[in-house]
Amino acid sequence: MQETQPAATAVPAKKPVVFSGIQPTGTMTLGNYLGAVRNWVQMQDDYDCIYPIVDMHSLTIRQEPKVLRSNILNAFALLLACGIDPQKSVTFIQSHVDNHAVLSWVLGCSTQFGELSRMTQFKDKSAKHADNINAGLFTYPVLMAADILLYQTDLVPVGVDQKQHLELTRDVAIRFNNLYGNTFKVPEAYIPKAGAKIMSLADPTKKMSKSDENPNGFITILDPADTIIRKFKRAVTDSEAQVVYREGKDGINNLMTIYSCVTGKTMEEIQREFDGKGYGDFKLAVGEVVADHLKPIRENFARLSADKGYLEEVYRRGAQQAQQRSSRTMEKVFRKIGFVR
Ligand code: AQP
Repeated sequence: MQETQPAATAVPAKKPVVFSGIQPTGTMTLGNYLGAVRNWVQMQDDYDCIYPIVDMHSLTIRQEPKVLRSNILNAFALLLACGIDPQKSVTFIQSHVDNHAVLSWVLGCSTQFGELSRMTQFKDKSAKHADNINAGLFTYPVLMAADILLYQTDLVPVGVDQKQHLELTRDVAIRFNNLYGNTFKVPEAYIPKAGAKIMSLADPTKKMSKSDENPNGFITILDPADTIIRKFKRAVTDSEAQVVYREGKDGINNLMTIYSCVTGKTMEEIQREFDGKGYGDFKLAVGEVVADHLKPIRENFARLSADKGYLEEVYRRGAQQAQQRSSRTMEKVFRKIGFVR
């Protein structure tokens, strides 16, 4: 009898590695979600994605230990609730993988004081937390470089606010490769098509931030529907009463961006929809679509956060995967720099 040949199995092409993280400095905002996490979810089928909760970064500003612990667990549950699928992506808690701190030290020794001094986030955050300008705040970009380079990352989806740090990561990687031979993949910034910068509702010239002292400035993705609608009703706009996207109309531009991100409508369509209507109607409509959009996430979160056993299983498994993958890079680094193994 003739033997049947097994069908030639095509070797699956390696997917590009994507890395991005989120700090557990409070509940994820609509800005974090529309600007980052929603895109991360969409990338999971086409890329090899790694998405940690970067708890070590959050220590650069003062944290209350009890609150931080609960924020880390909530942030992890929220990532899953938004649709990060642990079967498709590696998701974990940064401090569970000690290679991040170790590589950060190594890279810190080839990062210059001058280049760190130029980071605008360091300048901004030192001004904001003048009583706590710690060394970690200064070396934050080195830890971020370590996070990214450990996984031989190809692409880093970042908001505009993080572009300078990514440039530094690239410089550090190139310098290290030139000095010790090819060790790290040099990552590229990835600006998703649907990316958007969401601004504060209370001051639309500032980005929406989860650590904003004014709770009316941000929407968290766990805010109940009535809170969301109330915050949108209070959003700072202008006195023109025209829903038009135009320079100088920061508040309305921001609300139109949010409405467009959630409904998929273009600015022209939104303009037509609200032609002749006042800001009251528009703000209510934005509040309602956002509340509807976030409802399934809130429901997923309630279910997931009640299942501590499942969460623990997922973050332990994620940490094991991340530890294994990052150890390959760490071994290479140790060999190159001359440590005895
Ligand atoms: N307002 C925003 N619009 C669009 N994207 C945003 N991101 C943050 N704010 C906006 C993106 O979210 C990802 C995770 O951010 P992070 O938590 O690591 O740090 P962050 O940028 O400092 O976010 P926050 O909310 O402003 O935190 P705090 O208040 O702690 O400083 C990143 O990809 C970021 O670009």
